[in-house]
Amino acid sequence: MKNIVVYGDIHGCLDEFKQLRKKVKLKPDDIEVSVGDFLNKGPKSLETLHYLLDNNILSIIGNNEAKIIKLYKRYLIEGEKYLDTMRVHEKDTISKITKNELKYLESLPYFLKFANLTVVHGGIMPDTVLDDNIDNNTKKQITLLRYLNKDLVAIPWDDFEGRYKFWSELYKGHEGFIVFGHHPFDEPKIDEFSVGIDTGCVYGGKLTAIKFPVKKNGKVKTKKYKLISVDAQKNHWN
Ligand SMILES: [Mn+2]
Repeated sequence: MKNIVVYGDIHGCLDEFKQLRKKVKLKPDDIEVSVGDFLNKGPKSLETLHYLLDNNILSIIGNNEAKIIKLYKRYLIEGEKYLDTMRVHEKDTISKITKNELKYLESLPYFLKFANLTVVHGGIMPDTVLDDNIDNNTKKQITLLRYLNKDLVAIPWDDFEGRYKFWSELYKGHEGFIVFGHHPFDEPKIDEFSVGIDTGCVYGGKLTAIKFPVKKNGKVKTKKYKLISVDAQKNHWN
């Protein structure tokens, strides 16, 4: 039986990612997917991008891939002085990224579906439909969603007082079982129809993978998953 393995936010923590892949004990037919935010904040962004491509690891787009695309376009207009406004690792990535690498980032999808399993970076609202017609606002929301307020409106990450429910606590499964990243939890966030697997590796937490067996007919055994983690070597954020 083959497996689908989804990895949480790597943020350039390539050493931990390699360790985690070993621990997952991959079989040749297994499908591997990054939940997005594989780059930025941490040390080895472009190396991680190459590593994903070299190892046929799929990815969706996270808000940090979107941010790098945006910063690079502005850098082309404003020139070298714009680099000085960036964090250390961001500056490094923007000054080294190639046109082809940028094209790859721009080609990343906003979600991936494997039969009854869906992967998104941030989350979806109770009424979001994931199809090829999603508009730009929905795309942005999918990469950023965290908490909703009492009126069930999505709120910015730093509106701590407005927090009522995390999106996954309201999700009833209309888009299948969802694996997501983006919001770092101390332990994976397990709800009835979803699991959040960002455990904050770049901030010195853990890097987590989730592994699902896949039946011969392609259906994913969403109740039979295993969570596998490795500890961060240190707090890498810079
Ligand atoms: Mn993110």
